[in-house]
Amino acid sequence: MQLFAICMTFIGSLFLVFSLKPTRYLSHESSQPGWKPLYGLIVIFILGYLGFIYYLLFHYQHFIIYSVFTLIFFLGGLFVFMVTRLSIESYKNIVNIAKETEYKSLHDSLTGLPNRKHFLMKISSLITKSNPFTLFSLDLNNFKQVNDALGHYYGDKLLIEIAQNISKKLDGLSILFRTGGDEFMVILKDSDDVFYSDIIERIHSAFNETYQIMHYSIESSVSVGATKFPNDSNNLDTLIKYVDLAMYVSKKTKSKCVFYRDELNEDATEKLAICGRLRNAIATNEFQLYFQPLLECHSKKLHGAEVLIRWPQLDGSFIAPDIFIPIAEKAGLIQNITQWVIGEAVIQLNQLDKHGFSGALHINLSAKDLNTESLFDLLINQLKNTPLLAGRLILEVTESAMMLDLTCSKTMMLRLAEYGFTFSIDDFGTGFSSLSLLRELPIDQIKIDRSFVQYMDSVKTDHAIVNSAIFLAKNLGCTVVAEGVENSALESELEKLNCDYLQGYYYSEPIPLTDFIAQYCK
Ligand code: G
Ligand code: G
Ligand code: MN
Repeated sequence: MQLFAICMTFIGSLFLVFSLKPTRYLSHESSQPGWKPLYGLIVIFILGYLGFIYYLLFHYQHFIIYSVFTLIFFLGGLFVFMVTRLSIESYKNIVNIAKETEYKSLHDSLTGLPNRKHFLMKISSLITKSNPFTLFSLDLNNFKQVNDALGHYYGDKLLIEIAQNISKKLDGLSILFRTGGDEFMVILKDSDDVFYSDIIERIHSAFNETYQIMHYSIESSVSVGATKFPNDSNNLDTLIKYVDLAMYVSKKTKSKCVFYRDELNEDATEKLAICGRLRNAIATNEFQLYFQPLLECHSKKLHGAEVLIRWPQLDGSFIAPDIFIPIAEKAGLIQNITQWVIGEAVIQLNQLDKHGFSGALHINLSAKDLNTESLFDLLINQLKNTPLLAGRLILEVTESAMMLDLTCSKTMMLRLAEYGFTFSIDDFGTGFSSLSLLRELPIDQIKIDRSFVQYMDSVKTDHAIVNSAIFLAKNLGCTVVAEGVENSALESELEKLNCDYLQGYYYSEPIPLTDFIAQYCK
């Protein structure tokens, strides 16, 4: 019995010894301060157990009492052993869960790439350590169309494949982050053993192949902007602003990669300033309308006039509509401008009529006008006051404007056509739209873009395009205007091709109403 009691106590003390390692581990790893004193207590207990064994060796008398003590010591050792073992398991589990949660919070669930938060942490740490780097911003060019056409499920699939492919091409040379829908960032540290031109090539090489999604082969491309730390800025927000700005310029100019330079920012600042002044300009009637005549090709008699908006400045200069119209479209101000142009054109048409003008005024519509209800309301309202107006206004729409939302444009054009308004396709030939547009939409006229007209007397292909466009239009029952006629050689060539109307600097630039009346009305 004595031996049994000694063994039990000894095993109990072994349990305590085996509890030392996990307790030590926990006292090191966990932030809980209680584990260190516990470690000390276990050591004291082990000594106590050994003392008790020593005592048992020489004083084994009270059988019952010692058996109870022995049992308690054994179970006590086991208890401590189990508690420390279970604690260490729970601790490791918690640590794993925490690691997993942290991983998830720093990675994108769709592509598995490091996410925006991760990107911001990484870039802040590089800035803090003053480690120079080049930052690239990537944005897919046709992703929205793919998403709209195939749905989000397949859009996601394409994103995953593209992300994986770019990662593969980068081959660990720099880190790829997914920072938004179809936006990615790449950080290339100066200390990395690779040139940025190589990285740009690698990024684009991921787009040289077609992606197989469902049964479709999809080709994609990417716009890339770049900025350098610390050369361009040492502020995180500024760097991100710059790199996005550079990326937008790359998208607009269809270049492989645009590096940030100060001019890009000046351009953006200027646009912002123009945007701020546009609202006021509408309210305070700062715009003017200019008129450019359209002549009948054979008789050279006045046929009508294109109305063109002008924004005069205090210093006598003008801000070109090419500049402020796109800004107005983005700022949601274009409807107000179109409203002003149409209202003013109707007033000035009255003036013109008083001087014997009987032609039509061509109004330029912007891309957004066809997709809003306000144009319809506006024109129908004008029609109430001037019932014959529909026959006197020709609405010029570019191909790209119609293509913005074809169904919507078609509905609007058909509704307005019912009231007698007619449409002319502006800049015809530049919009890559399908010829079926001419069949589907209520189009009465095409205006051949001046880029084809200008050199048609010397460039054979331009001549062929103008010739074919005139032929096509006539067979579809449309009239044809040649824009950009700048000399008599072009005039006689267009006469030969039987063009209907001519417009261009050879006859007149756009001019103010009073000049137009003086020159073209009796
Ligand atoms: O007149 P100018 O060459 O600067 O015209 C430049 C561009 O601005 C042309 O494409 C022309 O169609 C467009 N534009 C001129 N006036 C208007 C207008 O009143 N409304 C819209 N939407 N565009 C206009
Ligand atoms: O895009 P849209 O066709 O609306 O552009 C009309 C503008 O084209 C006019 O405001 C005018 O500034 C410009 N324009 C008109 N005639 C000529 C021309 O003969 N040559 C050139 N280069 N531009 C012209
Ligand atoms: Mn026009």
